[in-house]
Amino acid sequence: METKSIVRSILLLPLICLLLLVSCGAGNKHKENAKSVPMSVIVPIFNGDSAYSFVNSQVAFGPRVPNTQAHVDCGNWLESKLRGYGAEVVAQNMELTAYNGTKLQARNIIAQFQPENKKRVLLCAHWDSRPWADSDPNPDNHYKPILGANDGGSGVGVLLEIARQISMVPTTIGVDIVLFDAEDYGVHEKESSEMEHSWALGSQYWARMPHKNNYNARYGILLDIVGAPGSKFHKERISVHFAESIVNKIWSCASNLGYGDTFISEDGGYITDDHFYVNQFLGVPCIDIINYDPESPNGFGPHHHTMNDNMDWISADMLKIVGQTVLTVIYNEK
Ligand code: AHN
Ligand code: ZN
Repeated sequence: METKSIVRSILLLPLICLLLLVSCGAGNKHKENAKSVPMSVIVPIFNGDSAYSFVNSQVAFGPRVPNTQAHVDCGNWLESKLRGYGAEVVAQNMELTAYNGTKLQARNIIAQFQPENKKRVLLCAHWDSRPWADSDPNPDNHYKPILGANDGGSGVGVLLEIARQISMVPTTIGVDIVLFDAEDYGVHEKESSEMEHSWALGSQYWARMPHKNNYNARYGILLDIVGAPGSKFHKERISVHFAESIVNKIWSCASNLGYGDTFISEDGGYITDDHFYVNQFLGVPCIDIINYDPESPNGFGPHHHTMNDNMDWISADMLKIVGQTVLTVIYNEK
């Protein structure tokens, strides 16, 4: 062996160590193969610390509330990170009208890997944070904006780390990472009891008017509130209604990876989230991975829509559980 190629092999070693050989399928599905050898795919190892740092960077801008400078700056940062990982990025700039009449200067951020590939999967999260801590125990905080480390930041942090992994090891299929804006401008808890469709304004816009005509994907995965230690992901019911087979595929993949205590194979509640509009308007089956316990008085957790939704509620280990599950699912798509 030439010195050069020995050096090259040594350099490649750490890369190989960072890859997992895993299949998500239930046992051996390649029965037609005479030797019955199960097909395995190389799946990169998701780095939870890296995802954590991506959440921290978002939070460092301050609350990402539409019509603020922090929101503009964070949006620019997200676009440039995704471009840096080799995605073709388009921004969908919109003026949206909130339930209270406020005009929101909003932006959906769409990062496309292998845009020419017809076989695609959609991964999404919302990147805005809530303008009001309306569930805070202290009423003085009910009109203050929140950092949204977990509510918003966690899903985006996982997706940025997935983008970083894709930049190093390409998937077989094309991947679209769509970061929705204005998810969390929904009706203020103390103002009015019920108002349909005041949440998820960015995804409503995109699902009606995607960045490409005739946009299609096999399925979508939405990540929302996925970073808290001890999170439990039940099978959210809107996801089960529109995309039961995708829910089952992801939950059984998580269980194969040893994450069955986090991905609980039981019914959750019905959560109106970005995935609802992707299903309803676009017709792409889309599921929601969200920490919501229908049995708990807190539902989404005690920090939800409070001033405490900060980095104290983010666990690199939990980001890893979610990220490794999603990576394994998408690298197994052929
Ligand atoms: C409602 O509570 C209506 N929807 C939950 C969606 C949400 C809010 N996700 C994050 N913040
Ligand atoms: Zn929220």
